[in-house]
Amino acid sequence: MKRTLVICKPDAVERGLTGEIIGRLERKGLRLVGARLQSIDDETAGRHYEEHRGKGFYGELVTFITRSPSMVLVVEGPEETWKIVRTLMGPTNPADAPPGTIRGDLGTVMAENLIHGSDSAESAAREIGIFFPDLS
Ligand code: 3AN
Repeated sequence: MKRTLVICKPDAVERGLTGEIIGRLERKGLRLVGARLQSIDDETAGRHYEEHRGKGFYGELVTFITRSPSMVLVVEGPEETWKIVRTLMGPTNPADAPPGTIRGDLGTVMAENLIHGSDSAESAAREIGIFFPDLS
């Protein structure tokens, strides 16, 4: 089985959409193997968003992800679980996300796009190691 990291971001928790998002992942056929409501601190956000450090939107990104609790998940499925999750999420900008996707159905702006999912098997392994070292 293949695992990937999912974060229901602060906007999703604030809006009461974690059940909706987790339900979509489960109905697709993925299984939860880790779940924790967590206030992500600056240090953890910095490790998680390492690849974006130095970019113009980095400060806004960290302020957003640390502003209130996130629901951090590890989900498991057959091959390419990370890709299955990315397909369910839709593109980064909700304005480009088609109906039927999480961002397309539930979001409007890039800065509050509800969900993070690892973008490769390598990212999944790295990110699970940050949030759930016991599962990596
Ligand atoms: P995704 O969340 O689809 O994996 P990433 O990892 O490239 O997208 O970006 C992480 C987050 O950074 C996005 N969810 C978005 O909020 C923000 N972001 C990415 N690219 C931009 C951009 N060009 N301008 C503003 N914010 C961005």
